[in-house]
Amino acid sequence: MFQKSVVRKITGVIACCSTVLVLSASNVWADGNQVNFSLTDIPGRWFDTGSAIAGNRSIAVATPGVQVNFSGNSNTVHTRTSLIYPTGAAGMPFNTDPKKGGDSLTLTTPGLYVFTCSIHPYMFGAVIVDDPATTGLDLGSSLSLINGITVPSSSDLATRLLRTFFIATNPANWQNYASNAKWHITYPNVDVRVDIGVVNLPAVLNARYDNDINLSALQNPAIPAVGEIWAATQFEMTSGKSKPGTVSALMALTGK
Ligand SMILES: [Cu+2]
Repeated sequence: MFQKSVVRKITGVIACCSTVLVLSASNVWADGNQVNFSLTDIPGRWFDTGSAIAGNRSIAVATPGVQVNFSGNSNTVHTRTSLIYPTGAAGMPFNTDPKKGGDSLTLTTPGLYVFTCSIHPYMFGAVIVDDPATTGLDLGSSLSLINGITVPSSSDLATRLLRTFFIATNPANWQNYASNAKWHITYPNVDVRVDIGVVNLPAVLNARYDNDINLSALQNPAIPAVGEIWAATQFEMTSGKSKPGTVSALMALTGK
């Protein structure tokens, strides 16, 4: 029954380029009222549910009482740390030591929960615990952040954090300076319930922060350098390698 109500709430069928992204009960709901996050070293999919919602494998929708399971067998250790949660939510804040392996918690209070890793603060996994009796996916009226502050869920800070989540966890939303295209961010087309009522998520984020943003053109450094410039990325996939991570060396004079 609640599955139908959630499907009604999820209004979106998002068409993006040649990919049609459909939010449906089959990919929103995993294993009954459970969410399983595998903690990985894969860029953008550090908290991986194994199935995508609008191109995003790090967000899940559930009902109160959901059991959230973390497992991990990646090359590095990660913490499971509550970054954002509904103010006053049972069992929050939540934190673990850096580790591999599994642990779990149960979320009973409706609202938005975002987990991160305190070592790798660009890792995000989110669970929306939705009360099926209300319209709109419940984000909670007030959100508490890891630094101890509390903000209304419609506040600029709350929606900036949401925007960051949807950029960091979907590689299609990353800036590509080499493409000559505008920076376009795709959000799941859902109605969400915040402190001021029910609003459409992409409509709010696009109105507040714009979309199809011009990126500055690639250019040579204004000040010439000598020697070599080395750039290290901890998590970057390259063809022919199974583990992420690269080091690139550039000759400063030629840029090659
Ligand atoms: Cu980590």
